Amino acid sequence: MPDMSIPPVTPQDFGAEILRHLKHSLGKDESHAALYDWRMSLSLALRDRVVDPWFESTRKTYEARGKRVYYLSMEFLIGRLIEDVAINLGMEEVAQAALAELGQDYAKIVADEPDAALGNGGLGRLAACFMDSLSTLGIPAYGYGIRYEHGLFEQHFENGAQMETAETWLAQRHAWEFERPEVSYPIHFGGHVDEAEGSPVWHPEETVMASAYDTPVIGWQGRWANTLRLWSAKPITAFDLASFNRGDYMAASAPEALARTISRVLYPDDTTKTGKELRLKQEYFFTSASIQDLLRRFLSEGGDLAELADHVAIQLNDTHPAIAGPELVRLLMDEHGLDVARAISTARRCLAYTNHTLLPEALERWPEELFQSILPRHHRIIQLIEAAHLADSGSAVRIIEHGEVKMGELAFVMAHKVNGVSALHSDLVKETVFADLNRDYPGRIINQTNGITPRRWLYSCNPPLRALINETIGTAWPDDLQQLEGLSAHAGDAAFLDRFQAAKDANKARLADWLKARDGVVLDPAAMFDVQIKRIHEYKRQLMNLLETIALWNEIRENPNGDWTPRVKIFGGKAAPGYVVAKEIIHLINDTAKLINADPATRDLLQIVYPENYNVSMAEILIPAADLSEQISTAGKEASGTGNMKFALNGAPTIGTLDGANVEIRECVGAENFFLFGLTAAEVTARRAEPNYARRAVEASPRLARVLKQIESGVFSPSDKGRYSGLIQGLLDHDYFLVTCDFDSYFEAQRRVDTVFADQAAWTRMAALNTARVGWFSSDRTITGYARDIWTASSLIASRSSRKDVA
Ligand code: CR1
Repeated sequence: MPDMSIPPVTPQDFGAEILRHLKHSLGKDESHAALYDWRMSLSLALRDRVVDPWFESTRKTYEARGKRVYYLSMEFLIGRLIEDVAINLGMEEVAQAALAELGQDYAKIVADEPDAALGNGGLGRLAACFMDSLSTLGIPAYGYGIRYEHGLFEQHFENGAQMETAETWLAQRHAWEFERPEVSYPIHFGGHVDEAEGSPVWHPEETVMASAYDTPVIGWQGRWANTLRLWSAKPITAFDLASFNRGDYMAASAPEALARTISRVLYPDDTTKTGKELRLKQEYFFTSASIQDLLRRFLSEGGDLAELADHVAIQLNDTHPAIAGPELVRLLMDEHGLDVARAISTARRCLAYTNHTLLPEALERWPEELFQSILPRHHRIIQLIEAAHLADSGSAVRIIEHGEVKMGELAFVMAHKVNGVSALHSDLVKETVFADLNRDYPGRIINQTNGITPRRWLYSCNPPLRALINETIGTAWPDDLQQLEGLSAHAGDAAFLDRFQAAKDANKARLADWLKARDGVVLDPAAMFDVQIKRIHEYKRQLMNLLETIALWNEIRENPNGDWTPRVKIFGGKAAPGYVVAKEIIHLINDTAKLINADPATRDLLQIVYPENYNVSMAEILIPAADLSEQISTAGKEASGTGNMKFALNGAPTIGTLDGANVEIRECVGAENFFLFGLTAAEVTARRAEPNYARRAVEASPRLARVLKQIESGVFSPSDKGRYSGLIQGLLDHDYFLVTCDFDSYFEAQRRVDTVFADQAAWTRMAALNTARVGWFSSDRTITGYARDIWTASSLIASRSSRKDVA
């Protein structure tokens, strides 16, 4: 099969296309165009070039009559798209040149694009990487989610404390989407179910419309494009003119306000449940719209519902869309007349569920009363599902229990496959949260270790390293990442290592320039850049990193002429607005930074930097510039992590625990190229059973005891000495995440890091081997695994190896 080729274009011709959009889409002439106008014109000109491959992909999908994958996710953390699209179309240089000829600065235009921040962290970013890989692999797929008006909140610091403001990415027109007013579905809530006549009828109390917005997702080299379809809530009743004419303006706008609330905000919770009625409505809103949409597509192509599972694979990204099970059963029964047993078995053959966390507070449970009041028909159907499950499997695991509807159990029972996201995590899923269900349904739980797209997380974000790799092993690696292994042969070559280091240094200089311009912060590019960027959570242990920083500060002050390795400790990340301890940790990092950064005795050796408002775009600058990757969660708590993969790929060795995908990263890069410390998951469990483990750990570590005392006594909060006494007491009384127990081991591992870093050649070699050996963590590999083991979906484009044959 020949590749879909994108017609080549010269900078002159592409420049003309940009100018055409400037004039006809933006209504501006060159002399009056603002940065916004140029950005929109560039984006629209790029988007034009996505449309043909997109149509072509749709046509092939239709012809093949094969399986489509539907990825249902509350979050898609996409970030910016200009560069992403330009790179996938192979048009980066053309776009740069075209704008240069028009007297415009490409980089400045790219940086003007707001991040599409429709996600909180790893789960949402994973969905975005998966969309990229599905298109690169040519697997017909739709991403389904919510078009939130406000993405993740913006963070700023006021005297060191986190403040949140609404994010407004849609305040300006979104260049990449196509509005589809003709694609809309009614979504019902509340009311009651009439079962009198034997066939139940749901009489809802409230209805909103789900209206589609499509964004094409173009894969590598433009060979394929899938669709990200996001739903926006609209009122079903038109504007109430009668109320308006009566002067009752509030009543006139009421239906609209109610509807819009549903797709207004992304819940800023990461791994904690909210218990909000609105959240349940959001979940049902986008899930129902998506299921209605895929059924309509299937039936309009003449499909027979008995064969639904041969054409439809629905992946549930965590429990948020778990209502898909009962919703599909409802539609099959109530609208298409299937009996209960057939409806359930048909739905189950379509559905699969990915678990992303073992934290008990994150496994969604809804009060039964609330659930029943919002989704009365689904409540009844879940009872039917539960009865069938109990009878068929002999299981004793209930879905509705103690007045709660348990979404994890519901998702599990309605899925034909359940997967964890790293080898360790999948084992723990079997042993802990779903131990009983695993016994009742042997073989249902499988593993699919997470991955990242190398297009964004190396090719796009790290131009110096990209160039070196291209020169060293050729240019076929971006969609065949295991080829990076070819770099290993050069790990003993001094000239190669010099160039590898030069690429890192260039990225560090870029970060330093960016921070200087943005925040006025000056970094020493010769220092080690030690980076921890992720959501702020106790289990991720930013606090342990900070305690180690303070201990190091103490030691440098005591021995100022020691052989210290200069370090910049870089933190980035947001805390859920209601997560009090996480916000205290942020405040403490900033308070500590203020004092330590001002200390003339240590200033040249130790600095703490915490840029505000960490997001995808910031990650793209920080990760290539990192020397050291902090992956220090309590073993057994981080399901996988994906930041860990991004750092290793960009040549930053890890200091980390045996947690999540760290375990597999260490196996790939080699134990000698990974700074391991800390208790294992089994040891963590055992330690928690010991009485007073935290106090005993502190007693055994004078170094840690001193740091805790300093914080508690107000050394870092002189204006409010008691500010952190609660935080420190909490650590001593119930250090659930074992910060105290792992502290010494972590401190010691950091000193090993110092020693290796001081030997520049040894360090660079280690960094290069990290890049060379983590090709397995491409999300192309992950998606290939899902397609094979869960979806039985195939690619509709020639595989890389057969493409080579063609060429
Ligand atoms: C996990 O915490 C994992 C991502 C993607 C997160 C993280 O370890 O890499 O999912 N889980 O699988 C999550 O956000 C709601 O749960």
